[in-house]
Amino acid sequence: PQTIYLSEYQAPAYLVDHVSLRFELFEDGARVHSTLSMRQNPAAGQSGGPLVLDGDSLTLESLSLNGQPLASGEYQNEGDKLVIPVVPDSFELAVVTWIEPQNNTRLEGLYKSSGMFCTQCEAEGFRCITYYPDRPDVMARFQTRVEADKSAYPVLLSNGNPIEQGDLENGRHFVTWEDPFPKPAYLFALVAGDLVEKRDTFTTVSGRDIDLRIYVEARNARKCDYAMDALKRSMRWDEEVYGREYDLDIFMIVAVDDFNMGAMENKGLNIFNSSCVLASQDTATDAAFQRIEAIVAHEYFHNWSGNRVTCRDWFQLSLKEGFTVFRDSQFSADMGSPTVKRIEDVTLLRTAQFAEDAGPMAHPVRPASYMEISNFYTLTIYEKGAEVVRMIHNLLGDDMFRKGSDLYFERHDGQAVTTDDFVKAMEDASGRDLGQFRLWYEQAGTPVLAVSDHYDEVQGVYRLDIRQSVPDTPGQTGKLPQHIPFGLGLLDSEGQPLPLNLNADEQSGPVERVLELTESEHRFEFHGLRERPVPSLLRDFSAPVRVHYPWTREQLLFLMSHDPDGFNRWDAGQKLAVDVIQSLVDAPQGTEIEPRLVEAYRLLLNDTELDQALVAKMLLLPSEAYLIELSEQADVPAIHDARELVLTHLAQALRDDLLACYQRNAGQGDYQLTPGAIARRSLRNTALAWLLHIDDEQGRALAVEQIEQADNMTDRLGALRALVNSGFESERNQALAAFFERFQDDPQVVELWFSVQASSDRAGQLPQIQALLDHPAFDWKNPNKVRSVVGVFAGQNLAAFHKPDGSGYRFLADQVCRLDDSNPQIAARLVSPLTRWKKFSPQYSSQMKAALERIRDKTELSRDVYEVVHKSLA
Ligand code: DPP
Ligand code: ZN
Repeated sequence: PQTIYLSEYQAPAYLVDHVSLRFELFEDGARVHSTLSMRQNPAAGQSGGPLVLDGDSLTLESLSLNGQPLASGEYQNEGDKLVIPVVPDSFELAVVTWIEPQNNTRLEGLYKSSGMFCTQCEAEGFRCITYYPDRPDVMARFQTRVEADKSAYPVLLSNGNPIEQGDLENGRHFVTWEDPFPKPAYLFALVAGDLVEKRDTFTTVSGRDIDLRIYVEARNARKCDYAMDALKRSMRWDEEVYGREYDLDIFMIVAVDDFNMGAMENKGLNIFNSSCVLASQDTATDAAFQRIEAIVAHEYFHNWSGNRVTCRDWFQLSLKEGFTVFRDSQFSADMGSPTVKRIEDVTLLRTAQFAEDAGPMAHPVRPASYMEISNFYTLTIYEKGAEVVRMIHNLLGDDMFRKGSDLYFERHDGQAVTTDDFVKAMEDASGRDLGQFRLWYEQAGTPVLAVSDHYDEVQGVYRLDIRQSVPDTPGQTGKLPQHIPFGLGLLDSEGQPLPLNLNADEQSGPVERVLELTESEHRFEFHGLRERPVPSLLRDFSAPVRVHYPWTREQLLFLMSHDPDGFNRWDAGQKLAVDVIQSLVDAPQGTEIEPRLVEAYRLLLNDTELDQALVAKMLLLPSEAYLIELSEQADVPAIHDARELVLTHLAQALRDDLLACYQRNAGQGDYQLTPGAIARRSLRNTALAWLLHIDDEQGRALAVEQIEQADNMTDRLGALRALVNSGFESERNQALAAFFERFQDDPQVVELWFSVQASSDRAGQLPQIQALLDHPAFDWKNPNKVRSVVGVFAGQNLAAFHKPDGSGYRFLADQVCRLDDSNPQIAARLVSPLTRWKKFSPQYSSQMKAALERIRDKTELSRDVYEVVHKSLA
């Protein structure tokens, strides 16, 4: 496969002003009539060159230029390119293609999911529908006529507004849609199916009534309310916080079961993976509700950050994704607990994005090259990209940032632009120089800050020395220091915040500062301090960096109960737990477990004053994945055992406190989705999980009772998960069977059922995973099912996946090879756990490498998997 470079970007030679599409949908295929109004691009370097269109898996039925059919000598069909050597300055090109949506298992382009037709065109799916200049900087107005059998497909949808509809011969009908906004082909969408609609309206700030519709299969009619509510809140929020009003008269969401991504922001017609939109109290967990709220908001926010202003090329993907993730995280923070949202975002970033940044697929937020763009929908583009926008926000402040975003939208409305245009708008609006800051987009790797301190008690001066380095990553060495905002506070021994006086004359400096690091070394001195302070570093995780500082356990315990920064309070607890667990890895049996950890958790469990949402987060031990990320040469079973040891010890020592916590948070009346109610459910389910971890009899009884009496999925699944991870085998099997029996007709719940088992080292050992794959409810063609078994096993059931005999690795390699033929995008994503092979101790890494080689040697490897495997082995 070919590598594509940012440095080779060239403006398109030809532009498309208008696209007229007509889809004839049948059971054995679809005929697509496309008429393109095209002209030479005045901004392109050369003029008069050949017209080159992209195509993939198409059968060309006819081709004509300005009404004249082209003879076979007048064009070349080179598989993935259609080349017409000579065209006029402006012309109309008519193309007819035949495609087979019913056989499309890649789920790119037009395909069928549970009997309905639907599309996924980002990034390069439109070329699977018709020949087209399939690149985001070609923006055109689309008109789309969809024709299908009326009884099987009563609902026919596309982007924009419906302008005409009617009946045709043979029981068929049509609807024509017109989208007045020019858009790149990746935002095209079409849906045809037997769907019910849920309707609502939203009145925009300027008084326009928007028709809101969610389309689902009839059996899901009662699972749309939450998404509709989240949509209306998103629309209001984007008006209030960013001044962005919706632009079409209608906004539609469609739920489909078979979908590679979470959701897709097609103009006016968002298509969602069912699991990211459908929810009811009885079937969705609190986490699912929160995910739905965030994704509905994310896709809606794309209407401005992505659709009205889009990307020039796919290297700029983070222009829309980083900004939009930042926007949706601000929204979620506003809807719930900002501290908890920050903790969740940073947990994901530090566990998974830092790992990506330290691995063979590491790439900058704006990559310089790729083979297959689908492989670049990564945590770096999304989450690190969002952190970069967050830093700009924090450097500029609320008001200037808003000025910058207003300028960006105004300046570039209707354009396809670059991340640099975004930064430029922020600079122009604020007057700040973000020159060095741009390195965040160019340099891959997670910067490391080595912090040391010194207290001079005679002078009353506390000194912080901070050294910055950015590690080498594949293809990038010798990096420059970056511009890093570093949040800081200092506490006295009572936990009171101290003034940060940066010179001897200053008396009452602020108690919190954001220091700006720009050099590889900085020294800061804080004056007028009568005692040695405890530092609170990188408050609110002010930059996506690793901080090394020689923490003592005393300091961490102190911050855990005193830091006014909620995020750092949580983080101090995490650091302490990490330190305790790490000290037990490979320690002799019977090594004492830090007694102060037990006491700290006892305080937490009994703390009813502190925000209960924060308490619930603080009680969760660092995950195995995070512990692996922090280690040099990970021995996963040893890490797993050490963590289990701590958990067992805590649960035994705190048994009565856990029971009290459980009781205190039980039976809270009607189900609510408020942060407080969510925190209570989290607390009681954590307490239950710990009790069952030590096979407590009373815990068992509580779990069985909870599963029977729960009026919501969070509590039902919490109890099921606790039982599955306990030694109570008969209760586990009974509960699993009963759960399946009750919910077998609900795909989202069946996915939960699969993942509870696949993530459990008791119920998810390899033979049991094999059995899940053979289960009648499993379906290789459905990405959610594949993820909930294979993805969860390799990504979350780490001790089972990293069996010393390498069986987990071989298993994963086999599944990747199997999926590569049907769905390369999903196959490439599944490879990810193996790509980190260098991170593990030799016994493991050699077998992981062998598994990668096994995939590499498969015949006819897709470009998607090829890129990941070859870069990992390089
Ligand atoms: N649908 C994906 C997202 O919104 C890709 N655009 O992030
Ligand atoms: Zn997005």
